[in-house]
Amino acid sequence: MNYDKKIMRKILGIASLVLVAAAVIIACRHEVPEQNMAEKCLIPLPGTITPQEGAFMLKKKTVIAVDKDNEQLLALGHYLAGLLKPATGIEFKVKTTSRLTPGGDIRLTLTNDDPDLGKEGYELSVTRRRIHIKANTPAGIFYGVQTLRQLLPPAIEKKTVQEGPWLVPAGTITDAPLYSYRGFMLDVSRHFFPPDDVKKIIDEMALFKLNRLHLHLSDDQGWRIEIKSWPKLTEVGGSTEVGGDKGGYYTQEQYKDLVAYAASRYITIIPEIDMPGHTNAALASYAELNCDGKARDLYTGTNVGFSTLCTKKEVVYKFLDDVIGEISAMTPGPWFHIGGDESHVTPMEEYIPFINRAQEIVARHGKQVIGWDEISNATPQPNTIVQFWARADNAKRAVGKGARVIMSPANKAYLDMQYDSTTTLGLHWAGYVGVDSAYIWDPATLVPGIGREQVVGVESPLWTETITNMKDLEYMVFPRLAGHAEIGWSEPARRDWNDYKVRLGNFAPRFEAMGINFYHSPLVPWKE
Ligand code: IFG
Repeated sequence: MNYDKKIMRKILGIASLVLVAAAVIIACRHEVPEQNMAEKCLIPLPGTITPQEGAFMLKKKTVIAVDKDNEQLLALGHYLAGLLKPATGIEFKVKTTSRLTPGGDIRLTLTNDDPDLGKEGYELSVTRRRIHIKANTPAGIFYGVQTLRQLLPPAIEKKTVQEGPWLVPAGTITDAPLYSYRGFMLDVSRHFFPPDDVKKIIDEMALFKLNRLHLHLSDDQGWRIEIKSWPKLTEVGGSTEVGGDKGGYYTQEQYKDLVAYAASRYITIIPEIDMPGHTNAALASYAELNCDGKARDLYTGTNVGFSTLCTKKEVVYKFLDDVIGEISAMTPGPWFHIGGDESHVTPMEEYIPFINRAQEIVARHGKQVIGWDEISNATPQPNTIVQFWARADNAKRAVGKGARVIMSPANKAYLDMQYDSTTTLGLHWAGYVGVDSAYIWDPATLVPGIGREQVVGVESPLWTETITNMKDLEYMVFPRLAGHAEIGWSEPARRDWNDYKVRLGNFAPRFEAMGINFYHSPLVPWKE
C-alpha cells in the first residue's frame, strides 16, 4: 500500500472519531437542556434559591443514601424511591453509607447544626454528582423531598415509565415554613369519603407541604367514626348522608390506619366532633341525648343550626367523655376539635358552661382544644386554639382571652365556595372565591387586632353539602389549596399574585400527571 493511501486512511479514521465524539456531545447537550433551578415552578415558594450551572441526572446506578441507620430516614429513602420508580422505571437502592457512590447519590442527612432550619426547614443542594437534603428533623427531609420532586419534570408524577432524561437543575435551596399549622379540613359527614379517597387527599397535601388534616367526623347528617361504647352512633347515625344515600363510617381500625398513613407524610390528623350543635346524627342515634328523651329522625338536608345536645343532662357529659376518650386514644396528635359552631338553638347561658366542660373533658384525655370561633364566648383554656371562619368579633374576643388563632376566613379559605357564578358545585353565602382572591391575603393582617404572633397558621375547609366524589372534590380544592399552602409556608413579602399565577400555570402538567381534576381558572396562564 503506498504511503499516500496510509495517510488518507489515518485521516479518515481520525475524522470519523471526531464526528462520533461531536455527535455524542450534541446528543448529551441535547439531553441536558438549559436548566435553571430558579426558573422551576415551585409551590410553596422556597426561602432562597441559588441556581448553579449544570444538572444532576437520575441514573440506574444512582443510590439513595442515608447517613445512619435512622428508621425514619430509611423510610424517607424508600418513600423517595417509591416516588421516582413508576415514571423512571428505576428501582433506586436505599443504603446506609457515608461513602459517595460512583453513580452519584441522593443523600438524606439529619443534622442539628443549622438552627435556622427549625423543625420543618431543609437545605437542598444539587450538583452534577450529588443531591443532598439536610434537615434537623425527618419532617424537614420530607419537605426537601417534595421540593426535589417539583424540581424534576412533571412527568415524574406519572404511574407508567416515561422518556427521560430525569434532570434536577443544580443549585441550593434553603427553606423553612412561616407557620407551623398548614391545614386542610374535609367534611366527611355531609358526604362520606372512604379511606382510599382520604389517602389520595393526604398524598396531594404532601406535595404542597401541608401538615394538618382536620376531619369533620360528625354533624347533623352523619356520624362517621365508630365508638365502641355507643355503637348506634354509626349503626344509625352513620347510615345516611346529604341526599339520602347510604353514608358510611370509619371503623376504629380504618381510622388508626388513616392516622398512620397521614403520619408517614408528616401530617397530623385532627378529629372534630362538633358540639353542642350540628349533632342531629347523634340525637337520632340515642334518645337520651335529647332533652325530651325522644330520638330525632335522621336528616339528609342541608340546613344548619337546628340541633343541640341536651346540655342539662349528665348523660350527655358521659357521652362526651366516652366519645372524646375513644377517639383521643387513637389520635397521637395533640389536638381535639370540639366544633362549637352555629349552636343557634342552645341558649348562650347553657352554651358557655357546656363548652367550658367539654374543654375540661378534652384536657382530661390529654388533648388540646380547637374550636370554631364561637367558643370564644366561653373561657378558652390557655392552650385552646380558636378557628376563625366568619365573625371577626369572635376571633378578636378569643385573642383577648389569650387564645391563638387558625385563620380559615370563609371568604378566602372555604373551598366549598364557588369560584365564580359559573361554578355548578359549592355554595356562595360567603361570596365567590376566585383563585386570585384565595391567594391575595395575609393571615397576619386580614383581621385588625389579630397579628402574626396570635396566628398559628391557616386551614382550608371543604364542606361537602354539594360534593359527593373525588373528582368534584379536586375541582373545588385545586388549585386554591396550592395557594393556601404557599400562604402558610412562604413570607408574605415574597408572595405576589403576578409571579404566583405563572408558577401555578406551569403546574398544569404536574396536576395532569397526578390525575388531579383541577379547575382551569381563566385567571391563570395554564401551560399546555
Ligand atoms: N358553615 C357551617 C358548616 C357548613 C358551611 C358551608 C362552619 C364552621 C357553613 N359551619 O363553617 O357546617 O355548613 O359553607
